[in-house]
Amino acid sequence: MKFLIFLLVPLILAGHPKVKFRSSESSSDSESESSESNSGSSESEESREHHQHPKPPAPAPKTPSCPPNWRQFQRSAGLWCIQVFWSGINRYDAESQCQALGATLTGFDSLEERAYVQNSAIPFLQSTGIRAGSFWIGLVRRPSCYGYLQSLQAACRGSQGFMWTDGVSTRQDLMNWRDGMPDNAGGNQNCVFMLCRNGPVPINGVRPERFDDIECVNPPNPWNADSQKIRGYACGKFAQ
Ligand SMILES: [Ca+2]
Repeated sequence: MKFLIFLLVPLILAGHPKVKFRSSESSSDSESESSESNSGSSESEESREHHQHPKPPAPAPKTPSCPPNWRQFQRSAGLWCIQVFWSGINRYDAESQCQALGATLTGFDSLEERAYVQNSAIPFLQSTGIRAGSFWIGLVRRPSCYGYLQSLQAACRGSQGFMWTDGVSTRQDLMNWRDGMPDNAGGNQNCVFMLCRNGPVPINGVRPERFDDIECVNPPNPWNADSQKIRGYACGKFAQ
C-alpha cells in the first residue's frame, strides 16, 4: 500500500493546475531571460560596429550665398543675386546667356535692385566714353496685350500690360517708365529695357533707371542713338 501511494502522489501532483502554472511561469521566465540576453548581445554588437565604422559628423547646414561678382539682395522669397553684363545682343540671346549661368533676366523687387543695375552701368559707360545706354531686364508685354490696338485696351494700359519674367518679382510700382512710355510704337514693342546714363544731368531726356518698351530684336534707334543702343543685360538668380 505504501508503495502504491508512493507511485500515485507524483502522478496526482503532475495533473495539479498549480504545478502546471508554475511550470509555465518558469518557461516564461526562461524565455524572458533569453530575450534579455539576446538584446544585450545585440547592443554589444552595435557598439562594436560603432567602434569599427564611426559615422562621419553631419555636415553643417549650408548658408545660401551669391557667387563672386554677383550682388546679393534679400527678397521675401529668398536671397537673390544680380550681375550686369556688357553685350549688344538681342533680348532672346540675353535671356539664353543668363540661363547658361543658371539665372534669368532679372526683374526688380526693390529700389535698391533697380539702382544697382544703373550704378553697375556707370563704370562701363565711363570706360567707353558713352554717356548713356540701355540694358535688358526681365520685363515683357503680356501676350494678351500684343498688337497696337490691343495695347490700348484698359487692361493693357501702362504697367498693367507688362509682367516680370524672373518668376519672383511682382511689383508694378517699380516699373519706372520714361515720359510717354510705354507707347508700343509700331505695335511690336513687346520687350523692355532700362535706360542707364553716366552723369547727373539728363542727357537728351534720358533719366536713369527709366524703362522703355522696345522691339525684342534689333530695336531701331530713331533718336538718342546712344541711349537707345543696347549695351548689356542684367541677370538674376537665387543664391545657393
Ligand atoms: Ca516704346
